[in-house]
Amino acid sequence: MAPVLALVGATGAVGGVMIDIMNNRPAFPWGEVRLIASARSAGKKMTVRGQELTVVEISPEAFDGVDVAMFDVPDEISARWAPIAAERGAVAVDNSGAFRMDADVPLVVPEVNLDKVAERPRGIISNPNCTTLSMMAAVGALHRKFQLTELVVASYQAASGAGQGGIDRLYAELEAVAGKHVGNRAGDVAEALEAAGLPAADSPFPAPLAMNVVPWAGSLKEDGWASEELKVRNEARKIMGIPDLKVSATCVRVPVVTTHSLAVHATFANPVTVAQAHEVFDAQPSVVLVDDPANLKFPTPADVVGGDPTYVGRVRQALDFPNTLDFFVCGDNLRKGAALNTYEIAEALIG
Ligand code: 11C
Repeated sequence: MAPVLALVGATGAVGGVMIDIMNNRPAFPWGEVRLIASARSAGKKMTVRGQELTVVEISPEAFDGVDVAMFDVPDEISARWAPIAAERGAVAVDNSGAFRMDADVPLVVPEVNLDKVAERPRGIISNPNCTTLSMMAAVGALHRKFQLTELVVASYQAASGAGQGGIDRLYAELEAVAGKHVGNRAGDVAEALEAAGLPAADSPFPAPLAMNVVPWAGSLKEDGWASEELKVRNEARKIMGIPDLKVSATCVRVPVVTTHSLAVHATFANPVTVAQAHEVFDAQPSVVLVDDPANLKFPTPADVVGGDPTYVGRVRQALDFPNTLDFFVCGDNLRKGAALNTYEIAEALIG
């Protein structure tokens, strides 16, 4: 019998992208698809591969007969329900941060460590944070060839990483400043937003995002680090299986709706040239190399949003650091950064 796939969080922002991904897969190996959500969304109709499905309320019984349950819900919902799904016999593939760093839960990027899906004593597999994921196919491919020793990254993160509230706020702020000659003194943008009925206190971001960049994502952790920066460090180490990898990240929100970008400075144990890096990227099926600086060709979020691959450009050999490359990566944070990677893991489990 064809396996049964459940999607928990079907009506959320990432859930919607997941349905789009399922609808557009060339082959679909699943029999039944079960859409699961909170009581508030239960009863809603959604179309998956031409079939109208009714969203069912989350309950232990909702997981009966399910082979793989994909979770696109907040941490606390996954923490409660993924173990229940596993108890009922499903493998839970979870896109939240609830289990990522647990030693007995694999953290998987299929291009890098697909073999880890077999090591799942709790019946749970985690999907990484979208910022980590956006660079992993590219960095993992280089690591296999040149052995990564140090990783320094700065992120340029889209508003949709902060959920629907982030998207709504960015659009509202852009509308508030559009067509206006907002002043160029400190506080002028905040003042313009306030005047347009967008007080700072209502924003998911700690500063205006329109006409600005904000060096903050997540919550405050020890010694001034933002939670997002520590996720990048800890998750990159776990995915690549390098527990002592030197990592330093600075996470920055930019006024882009969807697609995270990262400036990556990666040091390897072995010498590496730009031509060799190009060969590695060209050979990695999920990476698209756009690197023609003479013709000003490089990836930007506006060019790649909605696509599945990781886009790489601006590959340079660092002038003052041996065995080191600098490059720029863009990846759709809702697709490969979230829904697509989760779906790829789910498919691999039955493959
Ligand atoms: C952001 N990367 O852009 C975050 C969102 O750990 O799954 C995803 C948070 C997570 O704000």
